[in-house]
Amino acid sequence: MKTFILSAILFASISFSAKADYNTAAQETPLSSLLSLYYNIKNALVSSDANTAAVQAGEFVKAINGIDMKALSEADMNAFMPLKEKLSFDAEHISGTKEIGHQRDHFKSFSDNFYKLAKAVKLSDKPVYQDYCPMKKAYWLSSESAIKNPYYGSQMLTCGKINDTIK
Ligand SMILES: [Cu+2]
Repeated sequence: MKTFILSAILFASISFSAKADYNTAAQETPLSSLLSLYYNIKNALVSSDANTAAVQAGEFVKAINGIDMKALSEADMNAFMPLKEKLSFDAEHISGTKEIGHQRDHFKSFSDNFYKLAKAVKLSDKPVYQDYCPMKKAYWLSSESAIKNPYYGSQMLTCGKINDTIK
């Protein structure tokens, strides 16, 4: 009887841990939500919509502060930790103004730091394009290969080129 109970417990714990591993593998990193919010901010700047850019940057600040460090793998946490404050800083400034020029200034360093995160952590199953605007001398990230420049909006919408593709 004792042996039966022990092996039942053993069997239950083995199948539980196998299930837990499966769930972890199937799950996206919590950092993926930041990429969607980054794209929302970028799209608002492409449309020269300062209000939406501010609202989405506010959502980004909430999301980044809500990231559960314990839910990250060690490698992801090591990549994320040194960038967290920098990303928050620029997102707070973008959310705190309705002046699109000021938002775009912060979006430049925001995009550089976000690129570092996207290089180190797999945030999406889809490619992440890093584009470059030679006029602004600034980079941004996009989910699509077509160039839609967030630094000038409709004035210079297709100015730029793909610099890197993260797959
Ligand atoms: Cu500022």
